[in-house]
Amino acid sequence: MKIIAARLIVCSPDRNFVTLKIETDEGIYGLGDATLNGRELAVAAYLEEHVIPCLIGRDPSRIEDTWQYLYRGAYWRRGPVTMCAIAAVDVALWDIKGKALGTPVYNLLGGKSRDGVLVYAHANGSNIEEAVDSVQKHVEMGYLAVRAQSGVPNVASSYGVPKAGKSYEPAERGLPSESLWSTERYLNFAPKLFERLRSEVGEDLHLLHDVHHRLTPIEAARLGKELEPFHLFWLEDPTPAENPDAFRLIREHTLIPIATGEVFNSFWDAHDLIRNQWIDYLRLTIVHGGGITALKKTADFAAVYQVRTGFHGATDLSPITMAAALHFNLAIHNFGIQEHMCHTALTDEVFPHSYSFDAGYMSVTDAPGLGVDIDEELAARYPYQRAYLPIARKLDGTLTDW
Ligand code: GCO
Ligand code: MG
Repeated sequence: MKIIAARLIVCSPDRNFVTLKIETDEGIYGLGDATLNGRELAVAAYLEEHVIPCLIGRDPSRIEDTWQYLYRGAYWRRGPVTMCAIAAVDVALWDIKGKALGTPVYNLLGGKSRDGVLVYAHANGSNIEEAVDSVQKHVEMGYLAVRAQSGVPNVASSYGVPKAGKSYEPAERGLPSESLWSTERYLNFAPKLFERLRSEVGEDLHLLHDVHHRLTPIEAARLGKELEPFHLFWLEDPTPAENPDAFRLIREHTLIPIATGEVFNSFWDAHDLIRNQWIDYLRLTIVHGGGITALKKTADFAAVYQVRTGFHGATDLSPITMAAALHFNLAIHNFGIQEHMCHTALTDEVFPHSYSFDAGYMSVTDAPGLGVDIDEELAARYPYQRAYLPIARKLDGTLTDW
């Protein structure tokens, strides 16, 4: 089998997606997600100009060799754009291999280790009352795990809370919006949110919370300690993770489980955090981390230290990534949980897929490959529109982590 063509499908049904389609001389094609929220065309150009010319004529079955060719052969290593491009090729090749062998990708990764993939939903509200209501709505929908985010009193806009009446989509078309943030007000508020949530939903529901990189290590330690009575499933991105030592400091003060890594793009970003067991869940995911090949190596390393996966799964990761993640999550032993932020009906129409949600878990069918496709004609009706993630500033105007 030979690769005879590879091309990008860039579309924006509700938000931007970049999809790589690799075609072979046997009529089988594979799909890979190449979406990097807010920097989509950088990855498209990297693939178009520097990767696709090298793919033509290659044997698509040589997945490991192609991964090494694209990683080591670029000379300049790692980074979100490079690893997202490599991921797109890698996932498309796993899709092709599954289709060529007539088997779902999870079978190529060791077969099922579980019958379904535990997922968590996004609940949010502009205040505690709305957040409680949203969590309860998701419990009624069958979720066993729910992330709760709330507006903070006297803070104009908090992370994870949609604008009135809209679903939560952080990327905004046009130039980046700017919002003001107050750590002090957030730190005084967050424990009240979870005290109320626990009293409303009881002990069994897994509650998660995303700090979104906004605290210093000692502030994160304080928050973790104050949230301990409400036994969260995890506290996510408590502090920026460029300095892994920051997580040692948090670990010294609190038992709260820690998740981080959605902004990582390589094993090496997580190496110290895993081997020192400074985190409990790794969020690094397939589309941003170099693909299935890279994540398998990383997850296996993490398993040795009893660190589990908790893949990022926001709407800016396409249904192709969701499908790949579900196959991966079904197979590996040290699976933790999968984020499930539902795509819109239009996005699901552009990317028909065989995965489904039921009673707190997601699963895939035994369709060969990833079990996901792209409706190119429909996609073409929604052309790319530049969009950015927001910028955050402290009340005194200092730029801070959004
Ligand atoms: C999450 C993430 C998202 C990111 C978004 C960036 O936990 O799902 O933090 O909300 O902000 O994916 O593109
Ligand atoms: Mg997050």
